[in-house]
Formats: sequence, C-alpha cells, structure tokens
Amino acid sequence: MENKVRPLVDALKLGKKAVFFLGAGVSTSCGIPDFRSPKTGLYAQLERLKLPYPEAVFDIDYFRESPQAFYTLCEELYPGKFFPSKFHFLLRLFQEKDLLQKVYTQNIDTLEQLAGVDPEKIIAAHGSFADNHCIECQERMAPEVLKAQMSKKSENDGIPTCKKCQGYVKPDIVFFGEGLPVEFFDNWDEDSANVDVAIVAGTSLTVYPFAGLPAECPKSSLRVLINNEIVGDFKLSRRKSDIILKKTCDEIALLLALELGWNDELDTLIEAE
Ligand code: CNA
Repeated sequence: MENKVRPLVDALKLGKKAVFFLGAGVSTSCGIPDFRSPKTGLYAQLERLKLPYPEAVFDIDYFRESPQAFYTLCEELYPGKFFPSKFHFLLRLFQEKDLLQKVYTQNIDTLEQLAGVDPEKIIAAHGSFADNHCIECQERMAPEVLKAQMSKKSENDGIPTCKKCQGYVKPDIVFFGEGLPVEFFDNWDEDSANVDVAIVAGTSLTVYPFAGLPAECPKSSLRVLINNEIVGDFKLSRRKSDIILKKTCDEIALLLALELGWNDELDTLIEAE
C-alpha cells in the first residue's frame, strides 16, 4: 500500500492541490449506513418501510404520495447525532496545509463541515439538511420548526406541513426526479479543467451527473480511488496513472497521514473536537 500511494504523496509534497469527490462510504464508520452495501446499506434495511422499490424513499413523486417512509428514515439520519470520521478530519488537514481545492460531496450528513472544512470549499451536490421548503409552494421552514413538527406525532403523524398551503415540507436534499443545485454546475464548470489530483472516496459512482465527474477530470490529473470496491470510470476506463486503494476510507486516511508526517496533527484534531 505504501508504494501505491507514493505518487499521491509526492504530488502533495510538491504542493499540488486535491479535489475530493465523496460518497456515503466516508461516513459509514460514523454509524450512518450507505445506500448500496449489501446487508448493512439502507436499501437492504428498508423492508420495514414497505416501499414499492428501495429508491422510492428518496423519490419526489413517491414522497408527494407517501412522505412517511422518508420521515421515518429522516429521524435516523438527521444531523446532530454523528461525529466525523478520521477521513473527514484528514480533509481538514488538507485545508490547513493549503492542499484542498474543493470537496464535491454527495453526502447530506454535513460531517465535512463539522470536521472544520470551510463551507465555501464544500459543494453539497445533493443538497443538505441545512434548510427546508414546501414541495408545493416553496415556502421556507426553519430547521427548528421542522424538527419540532417531526417530533409532534399527534399532528399530521409528524410530517412537517406548510403553514401557507398545507403541502408537505422536506429538507433541501436532492431527491430522484429533482435537479442538482446550480452551485454544483457552476463550480464544476470552473474546476473541471483544473484538477491536478482527484481523490474519489466511498462512492459506488452510480448516481449521475455526480458519477460522471471523475471521467471528466483532465487526462493529466492524478486520479485516486479509495473504496471497498472498484467502481465507475476506474473500472470501465481505467487510466494508467490511476491509483486504486481498495481499503476503507479511514484506513487510507491513517496511511496518508503517516506517509505525509501528519499523524500527530490528525490525532490532535480528532481529540480536540
Ligand atoms: P452508495 O451507492 O451506497 O455507495 C457507497 C460506496 O462506498 C460503495 O461502493 C461501498 O462499497 C463503499 N463503502 C462503504 N463503506 C466504505 C468504507 N468504510 N470505506 C470505503 N468504501 C466504503 O453511496 P453513494 O454515495 O455512491 O450514492 C450516492 C447517494 C448516497 C447520494 O445521493 C447520498 O445522498 C446518499 N447517501 C448519503 C449518506 C450520507 O450523507 N452519509 C448516507 C446514505 C446515502
């Protein structure tokens, strides 16, 4: 493994900045299940929600008909209960060393921010729980109000409802059938021609357009995959210079910290939080 990460470590030591592309696998060690891991993934555990198909829980049309399934899951996933992983804190160290260009994340758990990454560097491609809107009239609902309505099971079964039009309210996370935030496209327009190091971690690279980003990185970029399985463009159109690290995100975070001489700083960061 040490030999495999050498070109990455060398590039970072030369001051080349990294763009990260993240998925649910960077947060599984925090206790948040991913979607697709067999047995432990959310889709494998959704039988109890009696869905017509697993993705329905995040489908806007299904939500409009039956919001209960999403809100059952929402209670489990709502930010506030989870602590960032070693990998999240490594992102913060990249930032402190001025080696962090941007973090494109599909995650909605806000753990990058909780680990101290500058929100301006985080592109939440699939939105986040930071704000909420009515799906009918777009009226905003503050997070405290949403949480209060979720916990009041006696009213509307705990489904947050718009005070203006009585439509269902949902957090601003992107459901299947909804568009991605414009900031995702704007930032990628700016960054795509300008990626020296691309680190893809903890994602099955199945949800588009995000899944297409590694393939759009310039041929000159050094691409790194940190994942339990080989996925997406790393499987279909592997480049000679690609580095594939088939290990957990936290194992590689530790290895990189050791190889870069950042191990003590990483421990200090984690202990301080
Ligand atoms: P996914 O499709 O579930 O894929 C996760 C990938 O990570 C799989 O290839 C796993 O093998 C791999 N993996 C799991 N654990 C680890 C680990 N510890 N180390 C290395 N690899 C690991 O999830 P994607 O993110 O690719 O799918 C995109 C969806 C998932 C987005 O829309 C997210 O909003 C959504 N999601 C987010 C969260 C979260 O915010 N934490 C949780 C669950 C789902």
